[in-house]
Amino acid sequence: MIDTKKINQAVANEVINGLSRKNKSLPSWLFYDEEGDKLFQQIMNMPEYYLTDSEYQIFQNYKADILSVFTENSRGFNLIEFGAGDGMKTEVLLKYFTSQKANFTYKPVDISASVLDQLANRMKQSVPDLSIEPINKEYFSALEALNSDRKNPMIVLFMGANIGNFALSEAKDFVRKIAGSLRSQDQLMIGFDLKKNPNMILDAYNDAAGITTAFNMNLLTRLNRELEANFELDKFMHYPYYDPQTGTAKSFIVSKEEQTVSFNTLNESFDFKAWEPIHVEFSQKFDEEMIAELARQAGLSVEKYFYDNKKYFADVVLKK
Ligand code: AVJ
Repeated sequence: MIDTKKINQAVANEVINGLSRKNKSLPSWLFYDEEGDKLFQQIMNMPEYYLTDSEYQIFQNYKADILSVFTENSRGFNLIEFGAGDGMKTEVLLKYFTSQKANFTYKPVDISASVLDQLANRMKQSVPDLSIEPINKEYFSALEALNSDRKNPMIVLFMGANIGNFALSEAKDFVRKIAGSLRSQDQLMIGFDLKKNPNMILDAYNDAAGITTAFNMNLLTRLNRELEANFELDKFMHYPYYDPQTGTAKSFIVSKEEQTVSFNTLNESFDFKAWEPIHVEFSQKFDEEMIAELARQAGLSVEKYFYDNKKYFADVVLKK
């Protein structure tokens, strides 16, 4: 109960800040309510959404090489994962590492206890011999807690192109902050979606079946429910955009006409001009130069790139 209240306050703050701006924006974490989680699962199964398959293929093809890279410095390691989601892809690695009798403990980190419970249950079923210690904390408090008491190196995983949800400058801050918690034997593996045919990227955020549209518009439904707003969904539309020069994909929810939306619980209303956008998501795409620069500015170096067959995606191991 207490949790729900806290989350609603966070949602309220984001709405007040984000919709008062000259360039309206809302953070993409607002997509992920119960319905949003389901829609995201469906997106991952859409033929246009190549990202999940690509990273899955990398793990299938290179699980042995990944284990070698992870164990080159020591026999034992802590495997810390940020944002594991449903664990479908991580499971490939965990199964293999366990079958090879690797000496490691899997420590998924999430602020949602229910996400962690589901993940732990899944792994207990599918990888019964896995040593797992879920950490129900914010990412950086988790790293701090781990650093206060550990012998083995830690390997931090941030996969699934989640890094792309940050604006590039925030991604740099984020990696720098993680690097600040790493010691000399530690590693960081990040999943990057790569620059490619711009039409293909645009299609991934605009599938023909309309699941991505439903996913984005669900944000308005969520605000209608949680904050008693009165968004009329047919007066807004999903608009995806990709800039092949910067590699930045963005999603907008665009107001199709001049209108005012009120929020009962906030005692606030916000005016929209005709065709005024709300920026709701970044999905940054990278190339090797950008990845190397991201590492360099954080004081890290690139140890190894793992690619899928088509080079759509890369999982990159960085070290201190
Ligand atoms: C979960 C951040 C990797 O940006 O590709 C998919 C989320 N949004 N379709 C992405 C998403 C719309 C996804 N990530």
